[in-house]
Amino acid sequence: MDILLSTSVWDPKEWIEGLDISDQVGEIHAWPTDKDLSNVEALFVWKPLAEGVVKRLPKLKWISSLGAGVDHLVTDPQIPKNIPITRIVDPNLTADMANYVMMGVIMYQRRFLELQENQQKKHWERLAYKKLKVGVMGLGVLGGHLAKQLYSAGFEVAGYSRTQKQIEGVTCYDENHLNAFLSELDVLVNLLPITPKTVGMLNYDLLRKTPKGCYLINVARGNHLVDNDLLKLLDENHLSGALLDVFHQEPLPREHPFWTHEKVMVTPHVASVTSPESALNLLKENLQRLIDGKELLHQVDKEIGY
Ligand code: OXD
Repeated sequence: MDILLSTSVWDPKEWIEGLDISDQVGEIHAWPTDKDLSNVEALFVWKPLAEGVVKRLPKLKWISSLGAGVDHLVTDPQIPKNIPITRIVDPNLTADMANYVMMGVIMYQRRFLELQENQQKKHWERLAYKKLKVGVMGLGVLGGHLAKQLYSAGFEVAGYSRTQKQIEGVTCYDENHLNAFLSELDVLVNLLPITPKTVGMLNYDLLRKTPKGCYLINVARGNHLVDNDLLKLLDENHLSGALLDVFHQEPLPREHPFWTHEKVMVTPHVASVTSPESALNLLKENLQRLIDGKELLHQVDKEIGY
């Protein structure tokens, strides 16, 4: 069995060396290539997957995303419905996401930017801070872990997910109770999967249902958010600010108003980045499962899109 790796982000070498695990694995190819791909059974992809790749893989049996997100795969029309798609679920990825969001929440709560401005002015003032209620939208592996971390750190935590979840210390709401979830938050964190239902979900109507002064953190996908609606709510002083790690277009175009908005912090999609070293554990486990004819771990439900 051959493997094909298609990634625009990493040096394929890091993955290829770690994947050579079995005498049943033949060649490991990196896209783009002119070589014969007719023995490829496993395809590992970080976006974008070039058009026409799948046609060259008549024996394809499995596709894995090289990240937690699978939106680039579930929406790709060249991928046949019967090929299982898996995602990376990795303790490091999960911990990194929680750490990034905790950093954003704590910087906001402890008024870190104001403290830094005061330092510039050599102004000594012990700024007051209050206990915050943080709402996490999306309680999958990443969101569920984050909600628990926030609770352990002493925050009041609410969680929202399509179906009802139970997480100790977290008040959980299902999709029929979105308004109740939003109504008392100081910080709203988006970790929803992106599906046709959630595209544009962070729009004026939804964000306006948070209490005045709420802070937004988006670490899921740029197209959850309607950028102009966020700008409007910031300018109307309904939202107090936003920390954004993901964007409609990445890199964020230089002329985009988020770069220079005084209430927006921009980071370049770094909240949680797959490390080949630790993600390879799961890929190798799934590779062995494919060879042994066992069910693959962390498969995507194509009906619901994540
Ligand atoms: C991911 C990401 O999906 O980095 O892993 O966005």
